[in-house]
Amino acid sequence: MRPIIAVLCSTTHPTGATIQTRDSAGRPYSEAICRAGGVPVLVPLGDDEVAVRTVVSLAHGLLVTGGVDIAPGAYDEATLPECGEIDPLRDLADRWALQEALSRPLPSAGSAGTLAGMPLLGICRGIQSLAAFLGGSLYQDIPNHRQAEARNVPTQEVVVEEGTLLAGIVGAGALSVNTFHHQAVRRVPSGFRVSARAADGTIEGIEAADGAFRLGVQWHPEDLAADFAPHQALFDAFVQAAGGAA
Ligand SMILES: [Mn+2]
Repeated sequence: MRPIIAVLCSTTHPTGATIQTRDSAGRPYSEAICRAGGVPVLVPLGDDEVAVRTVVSLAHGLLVTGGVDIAPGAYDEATLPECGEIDPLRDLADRWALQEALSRPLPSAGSAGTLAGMPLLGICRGIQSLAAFLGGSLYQDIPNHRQAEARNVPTQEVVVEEGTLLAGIVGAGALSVNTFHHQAVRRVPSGFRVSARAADGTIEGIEAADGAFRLGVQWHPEDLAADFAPHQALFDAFVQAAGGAA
């Protein structure tokens, strides 16, 4: 059986009076998961905590997708004017989904038995979710990380730190990435470490310090995965950690 990956939706507000607000997730997430041998299941938003938790509980891994900004109250800060659009339902869904995902045993847990929870991959807003909802904090506005080029075009380099889980997947050293964010991880949550930084020092990757597959990246690997092997490798490793074939 192929591992099920829960994919958090974002809210979209199509224009037009007869078109209702929608929950959606970019198709590149699903395509990258399918190529890796997983089965994506979208998690709708809403104020029904049990509904969100139930969908996540049926999955073997959780993908925390990109999206709008997180309300800074999550990390006990006042909202600055530079903070962008927020979505309270998405904040709730992220919180519930992370709690649910972290309360379940890892399929690949070793004999030590210290690892808890299902594999997690946080992308863009997703890495910020890991930071904001697990005890870290964010910069509410940073310059020079929003490229004008197409989403599948790498425009910046990050340096992946040797000895990290991320380095084992994409290789240590320079990695070409895309960049579509104006917020970034400021304080890394307890139990996590930095795995990659941009040239300006911006944190571009964090991961669980205990080796569990809980990984966040600030770029959008799903948009590069079809063309660049290291970015697909991230999804391959994620699905494999969730119980898929190598
Ligand atoms: Mn960046």
